Amino acid sequence: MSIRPILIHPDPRLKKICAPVEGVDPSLRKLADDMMETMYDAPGIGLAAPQIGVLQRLFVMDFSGKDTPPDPMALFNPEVIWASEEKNTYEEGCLSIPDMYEEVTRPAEVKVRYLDLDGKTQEMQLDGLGATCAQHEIDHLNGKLFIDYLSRIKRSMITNKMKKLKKERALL
Ligand code: GNR
Ligand code: NI
Repeated sequence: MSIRPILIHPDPRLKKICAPVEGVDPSLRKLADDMMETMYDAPGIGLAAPQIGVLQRLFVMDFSGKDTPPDPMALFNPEVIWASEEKNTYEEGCLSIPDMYEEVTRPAEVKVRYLDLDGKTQEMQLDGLGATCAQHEIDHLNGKLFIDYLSRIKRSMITNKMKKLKKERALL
């Protein structure tokens, strides 16, 4: 297993539509394993492949709290097949936009269809933080970030902060 560097916004790879995987093979399982380790190390509750520069449709998540056993999940070719009318607002963050948190409103419950680590089709109904996290990750696979839901002014303030952060990091 290895920890991979996480791309920071703005990066053209975070704006791309990712390609579906053609079944789940050992190299994709290894990739999911690396993503899981990278997510736990960060730490975060989700990580999408484009965040480590891999433009394929998969993400990992574990939104179990610190007082509950770990619940790692890897989802390939995930699709929202149903979303509730009811909405939920969460303060979202993103490992590609460090230390910035803003409220985003999304469907409160979703049903997601995906391939599991065995390449088997599964469906999962999510609510609460899980529903928010899955939608945030699927957005990544479509080149979308949570700041795309904010006003232009907020988005450009955050983007400018991230440009500065990247410059500072490049000098270290
Ligand atoms: O770690 C993360 N926390 C989080 C909190 C609220 C809504 C979404 C998230 S996902 C984020 C990790 C990440 O950037 N995934 O792409
Ligand atoms: Ni994110």
